[in-house]
Amino acid sequence: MRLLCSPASPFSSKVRMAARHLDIKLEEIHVETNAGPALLVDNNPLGKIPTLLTDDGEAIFDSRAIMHYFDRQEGGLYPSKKGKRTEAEVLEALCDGTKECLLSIVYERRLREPEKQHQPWIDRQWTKAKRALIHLDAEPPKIGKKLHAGHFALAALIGYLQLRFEGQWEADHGGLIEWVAKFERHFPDYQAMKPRA
Ligand SMILES: N[C@@H](CCC(=O)N[C@@H](CS)C(=O)NCC(=O)O)C(=O)O
Repeated sequence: MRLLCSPASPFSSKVRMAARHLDIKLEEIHVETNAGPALLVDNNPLGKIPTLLTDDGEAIFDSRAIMHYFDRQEGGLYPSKKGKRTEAEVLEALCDGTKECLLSIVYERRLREPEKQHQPWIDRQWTKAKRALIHLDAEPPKIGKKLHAGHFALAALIGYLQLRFEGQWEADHGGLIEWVAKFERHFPDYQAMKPRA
């Protein structure tokens, strides 16, 4: 299977870590989304990564659809007990939503000329992200015997914060720094697979 992705993409990182965890082999193809290469837009009209191309010729996106696909292939990415499953899914949704806010900020700064950047929009996205971090830090998710999709989503989010928001969140969120250190003990490939430039 091929995964259209990029090393800095937090959504790609989540999916890559989950595949490694389940021992699913992926050929990673790095794509530049701004350039809109044919391989990406012909397979995903939204032109977003990650996009999974299966050996059967299916294109699967977005990252949560890919996670569910992996879970159907190998099992073990979502808890089987209903309540625990819902918890994992909500955690994944919260972490992915936070990534969306952070990406909006990064794109606003990167893609618009400085005089066109809309600071109230940036502030609004940062407020949402901060609220989410406070919520996550208040009760960091437990890591039991098994890692699940929510854990990979949070680890990818923290990696993205480390990459693009260095110095802007750590002081208030020691609990998340402790959490990710614990995650890394369960998933030793974290440093190699977290979002990086
Ligand atoms: N909901 C999507 C979000 C994916 C996403 O926004 N990916 C970013 C890179 S991390 C992207 O492709 N951005 C390019 C664009 O929006 O055109 C998912 O979960 O996969």
